[in-house]
Amino acid sequence: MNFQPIPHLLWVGVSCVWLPSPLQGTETWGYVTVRDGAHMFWWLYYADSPSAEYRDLPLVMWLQGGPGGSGTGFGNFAEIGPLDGDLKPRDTTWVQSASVLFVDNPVGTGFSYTDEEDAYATNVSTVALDMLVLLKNFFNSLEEFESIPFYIFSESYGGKMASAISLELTKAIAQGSIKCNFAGVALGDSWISPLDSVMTWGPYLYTTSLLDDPGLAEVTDVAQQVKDAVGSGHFLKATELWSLAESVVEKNTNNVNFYNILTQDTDEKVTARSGEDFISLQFRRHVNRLHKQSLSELMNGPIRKKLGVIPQNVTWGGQSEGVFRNMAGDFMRPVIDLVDQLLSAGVNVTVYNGQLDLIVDTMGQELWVNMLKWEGLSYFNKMRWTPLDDPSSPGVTGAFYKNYKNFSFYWILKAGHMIPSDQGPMALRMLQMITQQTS
Ligand SMILES: *[C@@H]1O[C@H](CO)[C@@H](O)[C@H](O)[C@H]1NC(C)=O
Ligand SMILES: *[C@@H]1O[C@H](CO)[C@@H](O)[C@H](O)[C@H]1NC(C)=O
Ligand SMILES: *[C@@H]1O[C@H](CO)[C@@H](O)[C@H](O)[C@H]1NC(C)=O
Ligand SMILES: CC(=O)N[C@H]1CO[C@H](CO)[C@@H](O)[C@@H]1O
Repeated sequence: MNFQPIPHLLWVGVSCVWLPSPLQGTETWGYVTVRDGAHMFWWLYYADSPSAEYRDLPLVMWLQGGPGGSGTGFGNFAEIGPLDGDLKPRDTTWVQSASVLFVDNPVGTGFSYTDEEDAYATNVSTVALDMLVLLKNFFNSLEEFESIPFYIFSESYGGKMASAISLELTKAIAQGSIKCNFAGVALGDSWISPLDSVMTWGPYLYTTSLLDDPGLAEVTDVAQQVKDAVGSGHFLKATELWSLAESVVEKNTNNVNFYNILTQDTDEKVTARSGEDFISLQFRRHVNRLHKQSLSELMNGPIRKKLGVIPQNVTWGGQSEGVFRNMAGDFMRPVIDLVDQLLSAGVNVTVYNGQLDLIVDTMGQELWVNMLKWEGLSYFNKMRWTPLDDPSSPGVTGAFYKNYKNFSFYWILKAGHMIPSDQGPMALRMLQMITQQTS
């Protein structure tokens, strides 16, 4: 970790226009108390483009997965923020095309915190209502954003939360209780239908030479157990079996990386500790990996110092296991109906998925999309897709996409679960297309 650039980081602020781009942009952050004992942290970077004012560019809120993964940490420094984890400028930062708002949600994630054990959210309804309080506060205090097109982008479990939040936001706008120019939601490698992901792990791994026949049989068998638990409404049991299914996949694939099937990531391999429960194991498998030691040192060191508003007894990531544990009963519940409600309400919905992602594989996404009651579905299915050049290698296909009425799908090639980290230029181009800055 290179801590050299810290001195100028400390000076980045509203009045510091002398720093080289992209550091010249302004930023602001703060806490909103969204419920008694529940405090949510947000961090906004104003768009910083050489050719447009931030007022003429959209506002994008980024929601990380987990639940318990920190957007202000991982999304910001590992995916789309102006600086990378070494505090060096990122070429493909989304801040060049949009103002970007990171929010550590649900409460307890990242720098967000709860005062009481019972203040954690246990379902996406609470997550959505909490976020509405934050957004109301945000648009009230930064009124210049009320008319700027506002998009919600998400990754993984963030997609499930984004669906619920988008629906609440749409209702609140219709009721006049919040002023904001909501323009659409984008669901990246999203946990919309957990079962469809688990059920396709076997076939996906088998066709990519990562399972043999007995391995496929074992994965199919454990996936069926997950299906039975979901089918009978035993969602906490389903979460436990999901954990078991991952162990079965690991055993049969010599530890494929769930986030990118072409890598193995043996350094980060998480194995069950004796006596550990499945929630702790899954937390370490999926949330802790977003909170690597180096990122944790950055966030709990120079970043908290720069921010200056983090209470002394709050540690970045210190409550994230509590977040995950409290949401464990919600984890395997599908939210396909929320996506349908968004489409009927006229909200623009985009699904984007990485070709090499296993945990939320594209096959599973196709399955739930095909369950939508959306009236445009049969036309959408007959349409041909359009190839998109990878902006970093003209002439090489970087993605395919389709759009019909309010629904779009982007198939991002050579990307795993974290699309902006794996294919930064392609992800940036997708952002520009979704926010109608280019066709
Ligand atoms: C931090 O300390 C305050 C005051 O003692 C307390 O109310 C709060 O619950 C503590 N927060 C955490 C996250 O421990
Ligand atoms: C979500 O959790 C809250 C708080 O525990 C509870 O009051 C509410 O009924 C739950 N909502 C749903 C839809 O389960
Ligand atoms: C939603 O998508 C449609 C079709 O792509 C587009 O014409 C429309 O302008 C979009 N609406 C917003 C608010 O971006
Ligand atoms: C561009 C477009 O087709 N928009 C549609 C979005 O969904 C609403 C509600 O179904 C339609 O009324 C719009 O025409």
